[in-house]
Amino acid sequence: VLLHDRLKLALAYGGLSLHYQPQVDVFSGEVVGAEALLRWTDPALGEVPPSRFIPVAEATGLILPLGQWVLNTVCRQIMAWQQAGTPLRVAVNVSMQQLQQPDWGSQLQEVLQRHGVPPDLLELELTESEAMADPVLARQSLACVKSLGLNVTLDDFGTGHSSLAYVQQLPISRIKIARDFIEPMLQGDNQAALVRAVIDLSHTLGLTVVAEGVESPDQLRRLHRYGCDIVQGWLYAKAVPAQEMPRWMGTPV
Ligand code: G
Ligand code: G
Ligand code: MN
Ligand code: NA
Repeated sequence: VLLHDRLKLALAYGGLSLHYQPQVDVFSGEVVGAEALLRWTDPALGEVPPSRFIPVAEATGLILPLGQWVLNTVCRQIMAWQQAGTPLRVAVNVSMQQLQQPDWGSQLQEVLQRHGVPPDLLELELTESEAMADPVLARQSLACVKSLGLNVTLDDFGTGHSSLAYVQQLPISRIKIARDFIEPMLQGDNQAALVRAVIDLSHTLGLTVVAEGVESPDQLRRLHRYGCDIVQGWLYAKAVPAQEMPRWMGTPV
């Protein structure tokens, strides 16, 4: 209750911000996008990590107005970067709960139109903490997302409920391999084979593959050898405030 109340205050009076983590094309070395990650600093509690407050927001329904705030803030940022001549595609995390609102598709369309965001500059990362309560509603929302021209990434693939069933059921265009698989990848043949198999499987299905949590040049080399398309991780950059992003844009890193 405490966390929920304070988060609600932050949403109303400030205290939330978005940081952006660069995503790098494995073959060109260019920054091709960024993931928007929510940050919350509470006057009394200090920095509260999303791993603590997102589950609370999901449990109390606050994720819905919070998600709208995130979407609006990202759209404003996308337009600012585009108008500065450095357009960048931004991936925003969306909880399954948001998708399960009957009118979520039209809400999304309204936000996109109001800001004038070109659909190819916004991508949705489907984040999964619990099983889909209503797959029909989620599918309808995603069909709407697709008709708007946005790409959808299945986040944290291979963990929790983010499974092959979703790949089959939902109109996604990318999968993101969870850090849980990237971190042990170089520790054994099985761990490496698993990552390689996920990349091959995804490519067979016509999906782009993003690896998260890439921390070392050895990991990057291995992912390059396996044909992984895009990487994200501390090897390049932590999530940074929006004003620090321009130095990542436009030049190979
Ligand atoms: O920033 P950090 O790496 O601590 O993020 C932890 C997790 O919190 C992310 O993996 C992501 O799933 C979730 N998260 C971060 N920002 C958002 C957001 O804006 N919306 C939702 N739904 N989840 C987010
Ligand atoms: O949406 P998702 O759960 O993927 O959010 C990414 C999370 O992973 C964030 O909490 C971010 O701080 C964290 N992260 C991003 N890059 C790295 C990395 O290279 N190493 C580790 N250990 N964590 C990372
Ligand atoms: Mn994510
Ligand atoms: Na996630």
